[in-house]
Amino acid sequence: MSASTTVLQTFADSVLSLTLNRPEKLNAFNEEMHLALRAGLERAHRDDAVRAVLLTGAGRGFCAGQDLGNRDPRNGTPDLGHTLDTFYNPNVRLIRSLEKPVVCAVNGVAAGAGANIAIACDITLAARSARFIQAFAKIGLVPDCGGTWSLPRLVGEARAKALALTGEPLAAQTAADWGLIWRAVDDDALMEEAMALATRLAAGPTRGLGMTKRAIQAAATNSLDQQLDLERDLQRDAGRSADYAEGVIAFLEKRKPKFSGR
Ligand code: T3D
Repeated sequence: MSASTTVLQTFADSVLSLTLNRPEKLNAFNEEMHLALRAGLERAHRDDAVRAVLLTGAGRGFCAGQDLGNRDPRNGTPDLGHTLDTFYNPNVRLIRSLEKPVVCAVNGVAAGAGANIAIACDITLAARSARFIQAFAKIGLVPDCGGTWSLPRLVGEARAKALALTGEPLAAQTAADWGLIWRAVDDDALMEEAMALATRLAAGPTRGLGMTKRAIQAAATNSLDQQLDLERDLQRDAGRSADYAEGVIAFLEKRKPKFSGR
């Protein structure tokens, strides 16, 4: 467990909840928060008891991206390539490579890296009052955390360019209508709905869900032939899992399956 309070970890019903916790800065990232998030994601990778992750933010924002208080150019020019390599990119890779579902509950504004971390998650819900802002354009930067990769794939090039070049806020409902996120929900229902979803996924056939995530992500670069081969290989593995056997037996016995995650 991370000792830092910048990301709160709680564990219940096989769900590891990670709450970005610098609310006075709208959960903007400093180095400590990067490392605390990484510790939580590494725990999710390593610990078989964790079968889903829920990522959210404390207070009125989800995440305002980089803490600009640490970037005053009058104190010298930072190497931002180094900070991406060292802090942001490892966490995005941990989210994408985790073979367990990652649900994101965007409780308020998601700006800059905060917006792109939210859309890097597997299923993203947002409070109706939340906004997504590609804030990079306002300060002369380039969308990061995979934003230039995920935005055009999720919403198409025309919308991706308009969002990234203008930095205009996108309302949660429009984000859902455009396919940037899964669903916008009433503010006071967000956490209950997100936790119910994460808990349902955590009770599911974890290996099959993890392989499904891997296959869908691989489709971004695979040909149909490569994807058919990948599906064959993954299906072979899935067919040997305890959860497949349980799923079929439960169907035949007309009862609800009780998946173990194996
Ligand atoms: O640097 C690298 O390592 C490269 C990687 C970069 C990745 C990035 O994310 S670059 C983009 C950085 N983020 C931004 O440019 C967003 C800056 N914030 C805003 O534009 C606005 O705060 C929001 C649109 C997100 C929210 O606006 P609003 O009006 O709801 O809130 P606010 O009043 O602006 O902010 C509330 C407080 O949070 C305020 O503090 P104060 O005045 O009450 O003491 C504000 O300064 C603070 N805050 C918000 N965002 C940041 C922040 N403090 C530091 N860094 C922030 N990014």
